[in-house]
Amino acid sequence: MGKLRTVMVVLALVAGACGDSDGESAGSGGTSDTTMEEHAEPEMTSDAAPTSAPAACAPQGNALAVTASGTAFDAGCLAAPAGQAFTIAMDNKDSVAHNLAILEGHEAEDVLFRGDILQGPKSTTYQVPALKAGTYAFHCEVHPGTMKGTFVVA
Ligand SMILES: [Cu+2]
Repeated sequence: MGKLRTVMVVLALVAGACGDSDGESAGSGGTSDTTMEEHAEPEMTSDAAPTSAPAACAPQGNALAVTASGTAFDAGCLAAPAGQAFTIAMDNKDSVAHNLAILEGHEAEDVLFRGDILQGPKSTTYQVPALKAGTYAFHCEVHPGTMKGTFVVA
């Protein structure tokens, strides 16, 4: 989770920097990068938490849901029970095509599950076959660089 957040912060910074560089001086960019990285570090070095799995990303039944809006998923992590088929209710609120694929990792060539691409706004429910316990990745194959997260099967 900490790593994911850092990635999203970096993406936000990159987006901000692009906008700024159009007309404004980009001189302050370097300074703010450093500041954001320092903010992210206390989370990573937290020694107070005895449990490793974040409670927010543990399986809670086999009916999952995710919303795509603004070319972003509303969840950075999804979780499903191991060894059981499950469903993902996918609500695409954008007038843009999105889907959801589950892979071993974001760079993996093979998908474990590929949801049909949804030209939004539209919603559907994906039927996903049982997966083995593990930590996987999910992303939208149309926007894999920005719409992505961790997929926990436990
Ligand atoms: Cu997408």
